[in-house]
Amino acid sequence: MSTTVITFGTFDVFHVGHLRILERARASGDRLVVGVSTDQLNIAKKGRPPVYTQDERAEIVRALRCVDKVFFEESLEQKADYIRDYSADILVMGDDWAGRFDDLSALCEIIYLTRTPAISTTEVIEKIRL
Ligand code: C2G
Repeated sequence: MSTTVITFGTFDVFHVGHLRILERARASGDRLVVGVSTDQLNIAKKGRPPVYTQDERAEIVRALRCVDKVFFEESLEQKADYIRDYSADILVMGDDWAGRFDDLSALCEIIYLTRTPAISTTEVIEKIRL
């Protein structure tokens, strides 16, 4: 039986930390479904829009070899619906979210992977600004 993995993220100013978590998420199963957060969700969450639009971010993620399917994540609270909609067996998130989604463990297995150290979208933006 094939195993579907689901993960979520903004993936703004795409960097190697994003690539590595997607590759490791895909290696946890047979098929990787990615929820890319919408511009609206980011504005609500962080008070500013991402550098790249949701269509650009989704286009980049969709082009990766390790990604099978991309959809837009409209709300952080809809994870249970997305897990059901895509029949996900495993939810993978970076460990900056450790423990945050444990209430979904009745629906699927939850795995938190270690983040790639010393890189983030914010740091890349800061470096370019200097
Ligand atoms: N990530 C990582 N290593 C980094 C940076 C990010 O492993 N150095 C991982 C994060 O842990 C996350 C994924 O890459 O699992 C996407 O990170 P972000 O784009 O920052 O996503 P975020 O804004 O946390 O949105 O529903 C959850 C949200 O949509 C997650």
